[in-house]
Amino acid sequence: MFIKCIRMRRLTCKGFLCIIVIFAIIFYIRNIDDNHNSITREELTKEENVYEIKLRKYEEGMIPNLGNNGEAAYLENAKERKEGENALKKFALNTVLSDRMPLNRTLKDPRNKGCTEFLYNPTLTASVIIIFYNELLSVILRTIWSVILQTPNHLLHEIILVDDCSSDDDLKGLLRYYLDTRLQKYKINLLELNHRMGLIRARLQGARIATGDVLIFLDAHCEATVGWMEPLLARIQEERTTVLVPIIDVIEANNLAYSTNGDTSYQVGGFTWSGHFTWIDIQNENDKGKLIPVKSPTMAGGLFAIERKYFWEIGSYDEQMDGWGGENLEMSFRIWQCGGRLETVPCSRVGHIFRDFHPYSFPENKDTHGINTARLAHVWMDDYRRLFFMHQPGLENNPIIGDLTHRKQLRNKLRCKSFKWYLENVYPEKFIPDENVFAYGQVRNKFDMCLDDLQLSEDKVGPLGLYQCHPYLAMSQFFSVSAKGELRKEHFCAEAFDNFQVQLTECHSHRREQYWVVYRNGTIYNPYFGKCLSSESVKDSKGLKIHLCKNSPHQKWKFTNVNAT
Ligand code: LR7
Ligand code: MN
Repeated sequence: MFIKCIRMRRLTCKGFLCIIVIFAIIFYIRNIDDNHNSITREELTKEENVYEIKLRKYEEGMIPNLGNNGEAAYLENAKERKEGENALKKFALNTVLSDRMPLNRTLKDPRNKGCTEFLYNPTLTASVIIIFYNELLSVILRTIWSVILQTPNHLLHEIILVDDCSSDDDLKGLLRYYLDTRLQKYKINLLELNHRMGLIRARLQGARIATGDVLIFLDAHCEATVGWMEPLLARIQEERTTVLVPIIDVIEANNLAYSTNGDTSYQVGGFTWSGHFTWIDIQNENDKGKLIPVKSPTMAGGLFAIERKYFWEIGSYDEQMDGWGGENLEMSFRIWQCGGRLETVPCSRVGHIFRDFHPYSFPENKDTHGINTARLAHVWMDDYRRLFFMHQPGLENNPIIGDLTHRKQLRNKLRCKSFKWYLENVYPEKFIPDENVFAYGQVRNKFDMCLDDLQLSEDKVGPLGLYQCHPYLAMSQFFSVSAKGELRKEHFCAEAFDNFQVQLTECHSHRREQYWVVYRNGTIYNPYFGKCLSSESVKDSKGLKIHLCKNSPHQKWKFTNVNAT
């Protein structure tokens, strides 16, 4: 408008007339502006009032010192306690308790004493990226506050919150308002995605706007503890291609206790052939009990630090991964195979609320974990992908997994090593069910019955069962006889007991009750008890026993594959 008028003056306006015209225009514009402003200001005030009232009520409802020192918290009011229990069933989290607990509660220093003797002096800065979808406001805010309170100012470049298009409008409004009125002096960006992207692409969006030297990703239900950031930044400063994970402590979903496994023992990341992350003990004896960063074959995925530029160089994330799952193993394999390192830093500790189930649903109800893992299996696992697809046969050649060209190109471009190299050098202890074993596959007796784990869940002990042999090779009927003489699944070994029952229990490699000798004639012999595996006295799905060895069809077993010895 203004520019136009100046031009107009040059061309047509003369003196006084022009001044009047200009005043008229200015008056007109101001009027429009005023009307406009006064409407929005009024609306905003109303809204602000609502938020202010809600926040005050909520702030006043907080019980001072509740949960301080990271201790388990309990509500005295019986009604509220009941509501809390119900919330736990509904959201996998005691939301009632969280809402009553101060946002800046104190936590004990969970680190090993020795950690305080290290002098870290990093000069790198961090962008902390926190993604969320419909998380509880008080939990998100406690995460933010813990980062602010536990991080030295000069190291915290910014906090980036990525709202993966939460559907909870109250949460969105209150969070925005809270940031504007309670946290305005901190550098916090709130990025609100306009459609649900899933956690992988949400993290990418956050990373795109980050400008700190190092990216640190957190789930939206974490609490950082004293000194958590310094060792992460210092290690990256020393070697920029290391990707780091803190020790992840458990914040209990029912009482919000910050609980640790002591200050010396901790686990690192492993994986299952079904494509899940698992915790494993540190494999190398020399690494146990150390306070310096320790090699980790994989990471859980939610909490890690990576140099920003390296994040992009090494292929950030597979942007075609939807929803939840798979990105953690993808990134772990990729980092190792393409020349980086993944380490757990024992002097950096962050708590995470472990929930029994996802409190949110996924668009279209897709098995995003399966699909994402199928993508990474094809790109990173070479022939070993057969072991994943044995668990998910329907996904191997399924177009639902999408195009892989870009990720394969990335692998070529970065000249990444093979999965065999990864297994041999990074995780040599990983059990490979069909390599270096005496026999593997289905284990069938003369009556077409097969050994079966009876769908034992991955973390439970159960009987070694017998079931009609499946016409195809189902995972529940896949067993191996390892080089150590274990009759085993991935983590579980057949173990004979004093009552002669045979259970699947965690492999302990002490031979004894878990040691079996397989003879050419099909006998499976347990030398510790001097007895043979027998299907006698087993009806359908009941557990197997060991019996005195005799020439009985119940004691003759045939593996699908027997390796020449
Ligand atoms: O669609 C979604 N959009 C999101 O932004 C779904 C989720 N999210 C957010 C969510 O609000 C949360 O902040 O993403 C974050 C992670 O989701 P969670 O907390 O439901 O995941 P999780 O803790 O059960 O799962 C672990 O594995 C995931 C695989 O995709 C992610 O890598 C998680 O970050 C990861 N969490 C951890 O590593 C914490 C330690 C847990 C362990 C073991
Ligand atoms: Mn989580």
